[in-house]
Amino acid sequence: MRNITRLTECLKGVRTVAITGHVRPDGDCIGACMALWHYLRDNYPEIEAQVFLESVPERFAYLPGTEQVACQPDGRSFDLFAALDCSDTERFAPFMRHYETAGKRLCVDHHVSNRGLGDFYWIEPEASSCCEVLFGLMEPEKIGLSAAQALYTGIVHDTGVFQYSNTTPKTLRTAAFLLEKGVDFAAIIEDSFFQKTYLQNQILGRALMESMLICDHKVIVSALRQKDMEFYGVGPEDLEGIVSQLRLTRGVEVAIFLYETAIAQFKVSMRSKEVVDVSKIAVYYGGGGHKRAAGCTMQGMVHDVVNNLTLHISRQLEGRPED
Ligand SMILES: [Mn+2]
Repeated sequence: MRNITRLTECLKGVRTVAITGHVRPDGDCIGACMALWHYLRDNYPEIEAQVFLESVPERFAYLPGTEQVACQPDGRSFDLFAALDCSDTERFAPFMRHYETAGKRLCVDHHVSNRGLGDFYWIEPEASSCCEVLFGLMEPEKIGLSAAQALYTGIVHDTGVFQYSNTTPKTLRTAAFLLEKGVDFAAIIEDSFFQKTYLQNQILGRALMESMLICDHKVIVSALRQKDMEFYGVGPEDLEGIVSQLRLTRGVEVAIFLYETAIAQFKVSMRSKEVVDVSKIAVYYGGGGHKRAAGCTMQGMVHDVVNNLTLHISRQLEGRPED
């Protein structure tokens, strides 16, 4: 295993590249995959690259090349396997066979929980997004418009449009550089980040209406059962953004949003403002993420799950050490 600081370091002799990101791909993960794909196509005509992702949500369809993304692994083995925005191999489990059969493996990421994987890796936990990290490995003058659009998309999504605390002067300088490439920033921000379908707005409304303030109004929590999701005709992809909206509640430090994925099983998303490190809690329950945004899967009834989470949250709020 070794660190790299430039992409060229792992491209020597490489003719075929498999590019993948994590399951339930988000803007940063899709942006990073598409940016690397375009970068290779624009500058390395001898390299044939294929992006593998579980799915590409409709709102990212404006990114050129997404129509060529493969949603299933195939029989090929690649010279290089690139895992982007993935903190461990579990995160790209559907494409594990390509990882196993690859000549060499590259990992580019910004998750604190990433201990390094593959033969070549570069992880910057302080970076806003995988796209910002990937940008640093590219040669700026070789970044074309399509790659720039994809990188910009990832940065916008992981920073909540340059708003979350992970946004640094370097993030903004990177974004400024991408604007100079001619990126249509207004369309990207509105269409891929803020725009919601009618159903997504309905389920957001439902989640807000049913939310509760607990822990002295320091924590807000909302849960959706499978039957509610069936009633509205929504899937997990329609629930993005709910936890961020909950977090905006005045006076709240932590927002928790749960949705049922099986009987007595919930996918948990957490966001915090200033004090609570939600990634510590998520990691404790087998998940991961960042200080202010993290998630995990938990078993039990809603109140068990919430009680378990608030135990950790209260400890942190009171400055008590974890057991
Ligand atoms: Mn990311």
